[in-house]
Amino acid sequence: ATPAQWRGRSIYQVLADRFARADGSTTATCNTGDRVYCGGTYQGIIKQLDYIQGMGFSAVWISPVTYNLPQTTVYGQAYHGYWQQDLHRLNPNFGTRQTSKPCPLRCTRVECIVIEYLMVDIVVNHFGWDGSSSSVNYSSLSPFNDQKYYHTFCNVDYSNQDSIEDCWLGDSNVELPDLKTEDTTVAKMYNNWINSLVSSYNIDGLRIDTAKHVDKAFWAGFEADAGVFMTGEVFSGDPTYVCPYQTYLDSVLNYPLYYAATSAFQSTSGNMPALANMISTMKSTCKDTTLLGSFTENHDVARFGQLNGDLSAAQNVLALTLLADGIPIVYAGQEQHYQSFGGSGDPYNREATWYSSYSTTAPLYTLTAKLNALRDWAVKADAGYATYRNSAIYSDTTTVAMRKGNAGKQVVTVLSNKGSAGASYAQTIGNTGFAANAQVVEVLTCATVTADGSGAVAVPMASGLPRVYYPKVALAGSKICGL
Ligand code: ABC
Ligand code: CA
Repeated sequence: ATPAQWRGRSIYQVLADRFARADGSTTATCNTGDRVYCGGTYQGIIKQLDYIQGMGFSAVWISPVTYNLPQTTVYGQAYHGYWQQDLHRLNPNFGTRQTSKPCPLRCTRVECIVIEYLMVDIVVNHFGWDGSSSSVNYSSLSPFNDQKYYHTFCNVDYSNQDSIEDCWLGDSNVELPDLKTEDTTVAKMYNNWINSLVSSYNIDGLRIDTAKHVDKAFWAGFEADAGVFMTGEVFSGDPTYVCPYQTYLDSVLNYPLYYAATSAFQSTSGNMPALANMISTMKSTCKDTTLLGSFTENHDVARFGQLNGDLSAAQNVLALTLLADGIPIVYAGQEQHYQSFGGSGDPYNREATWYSSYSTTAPLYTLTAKLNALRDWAVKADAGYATYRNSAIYSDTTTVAMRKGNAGKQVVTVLSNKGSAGASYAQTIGNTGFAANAQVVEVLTCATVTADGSGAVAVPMASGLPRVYYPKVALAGSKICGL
């Protein structure tokens, strides 16, 4: 699928090992601290597609599918999939392609995961090795089976871009031998591989791991041979570092917004004006914010629920994720308000989703469903919604309001960091673009309010909850709030 087709989608991110088991178990042991395979598979994902689609997601991002180092290392097993050793074999822990019966049309995927769009995580920067740099047996790796395909060992020095691109991630316990992606032979082997992976499994999009560690010139040829949308992981909070990558890749994950958002909602004194500023800064710095991947949790960072356990704060964070510019990405477990029991980031943020029993009544599950439904409707109702650049129309120390969409079909979102204990008050929000005296529906509560003569809305804030408005006439036929 193309970037334009992805723009209106929303993505649910899963680690194949941690989302669902084929036996449907909701009790199978999965101690995140052990860092070992817990038994999730593609068959498991297939069985839980209703759970994913019930929240309104039209795409699934799955963790890397390639064959990984099989040992148990000092850092446990390769359950996350980022330690590949063979590009052309699948990781057998997650299942293989169905060979017994042909997959129906639009379903020739890894084990037939029938979702509108399938995004697969891929790693081109490195392979994985159980041990130190001097112990690598290159001939056991495939197809890069010789030391000549790899950079000479050095540890990454994050203050030097050449080092970021050419040195090795990992450490002497588990090294990540770094490929010479600038070498034309290596690039050609990768390009052939991605072309065949995408067509064999009918992949619609790719999440590019460690994009900032690969030379920028590599991407043009790779993207041409992949032929599908790509979003790159450029792990940095700095817009001036992240945005230029959009010259080489269709999209990048919006890490700068991630940092601004999580710090704004982390406590009642989080910096809300800085969040509003970041929305503007990304627009002026990036080529196209409407193609970025918007997220507030992933498998590398702390669960938001760990940073702040307040449910209202988590609701605001989800509303921002789903209604800001770009393609929203919700990391499995976020909808169950997971809080990374035991520690903040990796490996504690990789809890088994099955422990939630896939509850479809959890508050953040139902909220996600409502937000996706509204966004879907907005995308369908106005061909210009997805490409409209969200703007922060108001901010103060506790509030940020934003508007996305053309007049008459716009979503106005009002966010608060006051938390569940927050008092009730009315906050007038102008610059909404709503027509004079228009009736607008708050889609999370279904309350209707009437804008004033300038289109401003007196928003009844309470318990630190987010409010989301859309013109009432434009909801006719949407089934949202019974309209
Ligand atoms: C393993 C064990 C862990 C153990 C660790 C030492 O080794 O599992 O328990 O603690 C995979 C696995 C991991 C595994 C690693 C290493 O491989 O998932 O479990 O950890 O073996 C991607 C993936 C990630 C994956 C890899 C490697 C890369 O999403 O899941 O990890 O294939 C860097 C990379 C980034 C990478 C991330 C984990 O590390 O750039 O691609 N993610 C700074 C740097 C960033 C750096 C980040 C975190 O720290 O600039 O480049 O990311 O280390 C902001 C700044 C940022 C700054 C942050 C912290 O603060 O603006 O620049 O980021 O304000
Ligand atoms: Ca590299």
